[in-house]
Amino acid sequence: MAVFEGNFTQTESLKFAIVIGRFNDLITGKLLAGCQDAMQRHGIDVSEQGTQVDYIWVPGCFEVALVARQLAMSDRYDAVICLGAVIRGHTPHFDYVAAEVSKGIAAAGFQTGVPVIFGILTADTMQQALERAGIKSNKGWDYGMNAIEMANLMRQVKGISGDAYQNAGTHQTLPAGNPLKSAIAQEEV
Ligand code: INI
Repeated sequence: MAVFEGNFTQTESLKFAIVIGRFNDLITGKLLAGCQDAMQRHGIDVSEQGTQVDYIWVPGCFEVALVARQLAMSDRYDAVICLGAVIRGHTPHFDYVAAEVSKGIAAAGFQTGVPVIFGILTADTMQQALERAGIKSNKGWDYGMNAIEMANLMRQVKGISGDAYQNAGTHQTLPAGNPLKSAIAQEEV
């Protein structure tokens, strides 16, 4: 048997889309900066002119999943990262938006087979959100790392089934010595 894990070192051919909600952009802008920082420090060209990351802005969290699903279906990305911030107010609006965006993002991943990262910060107050978006820590960094790990892992996992995604020619084939290749070879003997 074998162990499969996404790594953070083979990143030069990975492609990402980042969907960002404009609502609460004081927070989402900081999440994006943290996410870009993590990706850049792991060898990914995050520039808007580059070939590795596309950025898509939407009005708010409610719209994030629809766009994320469309992007995931395009077969152009190894992972889609969703960034948004839902902050509790004095009405039930928070609950509707938070519920829909979480369901929608989960569905986008399940329906397409592409990792769709749940980078939606939910907080009771703006202060709480700020603390998680740069003041104490920046969850955006974690979301970037999660995306790299999942993108890498899915290339390995999809290598098992040999589906169209891997055969599309835009992606690296599994390197020699990849545990999945060995596992497959052993099974074929
Ligand atoms: N959108 C957010 O991203 N965060 C919120 O906290 C929020 N609240 O609380 O209202 C929010 N609302 C806008 C929503 O996402 C849609 O953009 C809007 O309803 C239009 O469909």
